[in-house]
Amino acid sequence: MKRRNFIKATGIAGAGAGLLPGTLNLNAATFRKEGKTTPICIATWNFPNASIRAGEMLEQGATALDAVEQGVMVEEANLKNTTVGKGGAPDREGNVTLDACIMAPNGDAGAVVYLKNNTHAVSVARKVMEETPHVMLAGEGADQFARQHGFEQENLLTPESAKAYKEWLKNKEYKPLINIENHDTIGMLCLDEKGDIAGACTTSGLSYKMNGRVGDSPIIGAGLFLDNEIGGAVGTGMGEAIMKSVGSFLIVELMRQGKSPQEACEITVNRIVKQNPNYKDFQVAFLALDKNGEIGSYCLHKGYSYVKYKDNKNTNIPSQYYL
Ligand code: SD4
Repeated sequence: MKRRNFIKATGIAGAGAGLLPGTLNLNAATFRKEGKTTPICIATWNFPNASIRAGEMLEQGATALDAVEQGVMVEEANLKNTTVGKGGAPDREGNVTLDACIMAPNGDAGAVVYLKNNTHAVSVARKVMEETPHVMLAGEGADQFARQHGFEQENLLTPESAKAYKEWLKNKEYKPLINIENHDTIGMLCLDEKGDIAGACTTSGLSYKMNGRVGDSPIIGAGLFLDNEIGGAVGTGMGEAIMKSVGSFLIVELMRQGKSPQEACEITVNRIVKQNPNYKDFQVAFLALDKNGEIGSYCLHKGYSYVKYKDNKNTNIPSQYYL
């Protein structure tokens, strides 16, 4: 996927990936009654199929929570995306390990880290949220929980990612790179017609990371945070910098204090610049949505964009940036 390409606004009626079983199949116009919020889906990078899936569901009356889960699932199943779900790049030992989290409008949250045998980490995270008294399960415990809840056991290493890993082994070079394939995590926020916000974030993490390394994406407050009274935020890029700033939580709290989503994202990236003298060596990007449907987006380096689905239209929008 060429995420740097600016995709012009497209009418997407019929262009989406189709409805998943169980979703409502009614004309969007049916739901456009007065007093209803105009649904919005936004997501990091340029994953049009994911935002179209979620956006169409929202137009048809789905909840933000269902839409956000099914939206990011599209990328988890996309074998060409080498940083999310099946087909994700492995760690230095050759293990593909997934991190994901999800947050519901009522403030509930679920997460999994170091999940090894299931494409849909976000759905396992949702089960953790709904079926356990906990927020996060890790490693073998997360895999065991997934097995017990009927998730199909899969090998997440595809022939293509195994081949790329073999190539990488030749030099074993380990350095963060900006705006290349190791930065494609999907973080998504959905606002439904009832005005409720839900969010999800899912990744295989940095390519060829240390075995056991977990980034920001499954950490509530870092890769994702929302407060249904205020809005939500998601992050992508160098997880260590996002964790150290608790970036998504910070953005929501700044919005609570009256900052716009854009101002909140900019303040947070500026703080990361101050905290990290090597900020030129990595990318971080944030995306925020408030209860009024206002969007903010800011990143360190040029090259990051996000997708927005609203009013039957899916648009890829280049983000403003610091450098
Ligand atoms: C991580 N934030 O594991 C993730 C990586 C990422 O696009 O965003 N990739 O640090």
